[in-house]
Amino acid sequence: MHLQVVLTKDISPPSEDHNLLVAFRFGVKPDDEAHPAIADTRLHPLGHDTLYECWWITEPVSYRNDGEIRIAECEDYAVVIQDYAETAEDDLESLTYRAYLDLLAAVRSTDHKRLAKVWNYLGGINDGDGDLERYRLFSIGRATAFSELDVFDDVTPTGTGVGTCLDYGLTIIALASKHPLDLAENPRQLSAFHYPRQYGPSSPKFSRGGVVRNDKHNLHLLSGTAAIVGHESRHPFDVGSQLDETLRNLSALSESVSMLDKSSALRVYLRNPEDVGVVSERLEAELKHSSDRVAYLHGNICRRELVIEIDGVRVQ
Ligand code: 3EB
Repeated sequence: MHLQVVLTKDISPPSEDHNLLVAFRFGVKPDDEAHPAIADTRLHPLGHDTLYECWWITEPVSYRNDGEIRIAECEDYAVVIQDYAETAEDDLESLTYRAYLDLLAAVRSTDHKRLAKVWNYLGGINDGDGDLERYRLFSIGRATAFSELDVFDDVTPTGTGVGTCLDYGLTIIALASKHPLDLAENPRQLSAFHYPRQYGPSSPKFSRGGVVRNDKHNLHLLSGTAAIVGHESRHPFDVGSQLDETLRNLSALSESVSMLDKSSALRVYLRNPEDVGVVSERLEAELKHSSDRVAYLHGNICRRELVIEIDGVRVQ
C-alpha cells in the first residue's frame, strides 16, 4: 500500500520503501525517540504507556524547520507540526490566532496548498466559563486567522478539537495536499461553522468529513464526531448512548467517508478513563474488526456534557 496508517508501540517501517510522513505520539516519550516527524499529542493512551499512529508512505519525505514549526513534505502531502507551551496567564485567543497565521504561511510555502485536516489538542479545554471558556477562545483565534487569510467555510478543512489532560499548551498538526479535496457535511448535524451564537462568539471552523483523491489512493478523513444532532448535545454524560449516537453520526456521513471497516484507523477520545471497557467492547462488536486499529485516549471534549468523541482516517 502506498500510504499506510498503523497503530504501533514503536516506530518501525513496514518495509524499506516506507518513509514517515507523520507519527502521532500518545503517552510517554521513550528515551530513544528521535525522528523529525513525531508529534507529541500530550494525550494519554488508555491501556498503554506509549502508542504511535504512524503514517508511512512509499515516497521520499523531506523534513525541515521554519522557526518553531516543523514541516514534512513529499510528492502527495505536507504535514505541519506546531507545539506551543503555555501557562494559565497566556491569552489563548491570540496564541491560536498567531499559530494559525503561521500554519497557513507554512502550508502555502509547500507544494500542497489545500488544507485537508487539522488536529487541535489543547490543555484545559473546558476551563473558564461562558464565552471565556478556553475552547471558545481557541475558536475565535482560529476563525479570525481563517477569515483574514481567506479560508472560507466552503474550503474549511476537516478537524479535531480535543482537550489534553496533562498540561496547558496547544498542539496543532495539519495535513495538506495538492490533490483535489472533496468535503462533506453530515445531514444529521448542522455544519459546525453554522453553529448558533449560544456556543460562542465564533463558530468552530471545520468540515465534517473529506476525501483527498489522487491516482494512487483515496484518503478519507473524518472530523472529530460526538453525540451532537442538529447543533444540540444528546444524552448528557451517558457514555453508552453517546457512543450509539456518535456511530449514527459516523454512518450518516456519506458512503465516501464511511470509516467503519478494517482499513480505517480510529481515535476514540474518552473524558472518563473508566469508560474504556464498555466502549471498546461495544465498538469492536460494532466494527467487527480488531482493536489494533483503534486508539483509546484520555481526552476532554469541547462541551462539558460530552464524554466521547471519535475521529479517524481510511486509506482506500
Ligand atoms: C463538534 O461536533 C464536536 O473545533 O476543530 C469536533 C471536531 C469538535 C473538531 C474543532 C470540534 C472541532 O462540535 C467538537
